[in-house]
Parts: sequence; C-alpha cells; structure tokens
Amino acid sequence: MLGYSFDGKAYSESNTYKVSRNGNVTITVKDNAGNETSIVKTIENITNTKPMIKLSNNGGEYVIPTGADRVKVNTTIEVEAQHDCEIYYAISESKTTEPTKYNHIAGNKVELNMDMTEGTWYLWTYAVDNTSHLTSAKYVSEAFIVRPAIVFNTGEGSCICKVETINGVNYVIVPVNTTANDLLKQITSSYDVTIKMSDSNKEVAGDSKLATNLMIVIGSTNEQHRIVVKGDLTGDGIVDIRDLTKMNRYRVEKDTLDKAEFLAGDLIEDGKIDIKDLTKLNQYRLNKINEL
Ligand SMILES: [Ca+2]
Ligand SMILES: [Ca+2]
Repeated sequence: MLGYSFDGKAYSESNTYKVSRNGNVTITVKDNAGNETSIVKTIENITNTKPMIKLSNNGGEYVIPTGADRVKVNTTIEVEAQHDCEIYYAISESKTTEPTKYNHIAGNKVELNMDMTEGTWYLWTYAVDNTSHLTSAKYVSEAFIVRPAIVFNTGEGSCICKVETINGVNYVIVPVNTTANDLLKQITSSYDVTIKMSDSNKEVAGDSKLATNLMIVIGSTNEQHRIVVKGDLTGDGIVDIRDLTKMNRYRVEKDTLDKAEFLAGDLIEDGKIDIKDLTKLNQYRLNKINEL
C-alpha cells in the first residue's frame, strides 16, 4: 500500500484531507504493486459565504463644540462571517472614489473612535476571511456630516468681547446695551440660533437689550451658551445701583454669584471681584467712564 492521494497531490499514508471549499475531490488509492483506484467525492456542505459588513452609527450629524476644531465620532464595524477576518477601513471625503490606503485590524468587530474635522465624511470598509480568503463587498457608509455648532465673530467691529468656555459652558461676553440682533449678526451657524430666557425658555425680541444669563440656543444641539453683559450682575440688562449692591454683597461674602454673574462683575479681568471692580462699576454708573 503506497497510500492516498487527494486531487492529484503526493501520496501519503494519511487518509485525512482538509477541504475548505465545496466541489469535487478526487481520492486515489495506490497499492505496493502500483494498482490505482480513484473515486470522486462531492463536497457540498461547506457554506462559503462572503463576509458581510455591518456598521452601527452609520453616518449622521455631529456637532463640533464651540472652541474646538474637531469632534469624536464613534462607530462599530462588525463582520458576519464563518471565520476570523481582517477588517479594512478608511475615512474619505468621497463617496465614489475609493481611498488608496486602508487601515486594517484583525478581528470580526472593531470600535472606531474617529477624530473628525468639519466636512462630510464617508467610512469605506471591507473584510477578508482569513481561512478561505473571501473578501466582502466594499461597504461605503452613509455621510458623516460634521460641522461646528456655532462660530462667533470676535474680530473688529463685533459686539462680542470674547467667548470663554468654562466646564463645558460657553460664556459670550458683550458690553451693556448690546441687542439680541447685534449679537445674532456676529454668529454663523448652520443651525437655527435663538436667544432665550433661561427660566421660561421664551425667545427674546431682536431689538431688546441683552441681559446676563440669557441663553443662546443652537438648533437641537446640546451646546450651552450663556450671555454675560459686562456690569449686569442682576440679569436685567441694565447697569445700575442694584448691580453695585450685588457686587458689594458678594465682595463681603453676603451673596453668591453664578459663573455668568461673576464674569459680568469681574470688570478688571483678574479672576476676582474686589474694590477695583466696584470702583469701575461705580464710575460707569456715575457717567465718569463711557464703557466697562
Ligand atoms: Ca443689572
Ligand atoms: Ca476683577
């Protein structure tokens, strides 16, 4: 007995042969005298289907927070396959032109935490089955639309003194007598921007004067913006004796201020409210200086 041959391969003593594809396998047996006999065995119970790609968070709209130039976008690529796979993926601005370079990772699932800048992006991906080397169809995601919540013009001629982000809240600092329309003119956003009362959620009229702690609402985003009117600690849009009193009460620890009120009172911007801020507010109130 010389042994067994499968599909014309060399004879061996082993009568075991691994088959990874459906189809016919010719098994030949040869004895010591050189007599051969062959049979054809048809293999049809292996399901060799190509890997399939599934994407969660397939596209969508993502907001770049104020003060940042990018946003993290999470998505999961999952492969349905019989065997272990390698996943290939690339991020491209084109939906139609295939990227030339792909990242790849071994496994049937990968969680991506993509760092996306402003634009419209597509995730291209495919998978290769490591056992039978079958490749999935190329998968192109839906559009990932990434855009800033809002852009403030703080340049020359703008009514916005500055924007400060503290603990995820953005404080937009404006001088007293700035109107809602003045501020809206200095804002660019692809969302609907409205200025609302923080307690009643009521929209303020365009020609009304801004007050400390009004909110800027940007579409349905979670972005939080508070208005700070310099010198207006009481949140009524004017600077008068009541602001001076409130400031002084805070100074002598008889009153507290929230962050927006504090920023409204820190006129000499040094991170504290003291006699210098009080003096400046009083001078403004008595028309000895024109601006805060
Ligand atoms: Ca006031
Ligand atoms: Ca100060």
